[in-house]
Amino acid sequence: MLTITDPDLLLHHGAGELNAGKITPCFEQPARLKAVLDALAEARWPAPIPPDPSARAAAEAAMRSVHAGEFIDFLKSAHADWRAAGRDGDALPLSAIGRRMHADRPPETIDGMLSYYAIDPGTPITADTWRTLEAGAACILTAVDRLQQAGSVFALIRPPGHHAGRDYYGGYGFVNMAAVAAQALREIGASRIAVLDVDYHHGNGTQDIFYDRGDVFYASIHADPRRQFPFFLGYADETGAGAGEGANLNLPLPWNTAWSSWSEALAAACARLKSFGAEALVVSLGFDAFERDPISHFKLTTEDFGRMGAAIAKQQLPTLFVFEGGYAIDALGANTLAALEGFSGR
Ligand code: Q9C
Ligand code: ZN
Repeated sequence: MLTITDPDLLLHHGAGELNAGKITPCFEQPARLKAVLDALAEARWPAPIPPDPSARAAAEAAMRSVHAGEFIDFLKSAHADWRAAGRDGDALPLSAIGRRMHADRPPETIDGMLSYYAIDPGTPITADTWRTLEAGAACILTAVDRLQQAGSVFALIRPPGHHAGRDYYGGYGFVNMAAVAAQALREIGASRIAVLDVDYHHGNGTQDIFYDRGDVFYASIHADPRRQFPFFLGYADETGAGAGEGANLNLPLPWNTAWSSWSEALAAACARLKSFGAEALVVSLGFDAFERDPISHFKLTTEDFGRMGAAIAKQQLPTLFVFEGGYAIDALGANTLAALEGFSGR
């Protein structure tokens, strides 16, 4: 399988996130990507390639194709604005919008704007965040470009993007790279795309971006939002709206779910993406359903990720894997390799 990655993806490195009431080191860190790179090299997997220069040039427009323009403007200048306000270190929000408040009036200060666009206090914006996002979007565009010929491509990028909605960020990410991929695939001619999200958390951002569209089917297998971030989206009764009615499938599962029930949800999701008539598949490939993930509560094993990859291969669709979550760094390389090998039948 062809892997696309870039050294700039190691740049974004937040110092800390709020966890159980304390600031702790970010779970989402560059070592995650390095661990996967090392595992691929050790297994003599074909060497990853960097994005094309033309993809670099098109990266910002691709991000704007799925996000609000003012939101991208904000991300681009947020850390400079933070510095201009006299702060150093990472930019974090200090407030949030409550019910019946003005979600229609973006404030004027950087503190106000961070609180306006963030959905959690666990997603620091650093001086390097924007460059990292440009590299990620460039990898996605190159992956899309190669997909037809290669049959399957792995976009090894970070930070994960599936919690980023049309005009908000959080859950460790800023730009929804799976959505950028699906949109780019639409623009090069595929008329129906499926996004399959196997990350432990619901991809609220991907759902948000495509909720009223009938051309992109979104299916997610995740921890029940009643007990897990993102808490306010991911219920089974969210089935899409307008032209998108029926093109959203949420399969929430209880804590401690292991492969026997997880795989039934996967079979259900696969049946639906088949009947939808997808011409290409984007997989939000998270590994936090792993039994030893430090912030999650499912029980998948390394071998189960291999079974997952094999089941996805059975769909016989051009498949673009986008790296998402997974925080058991010592096992992340083995888990990723298992999924890719399972898919490739190695
Ligand atoms: N401080 C992804 O897996 N809550 N995002 C963390 C611990 C947010 C995870 C709580 C978890 C977001 C892509
Ligand atoms: Zn996750």
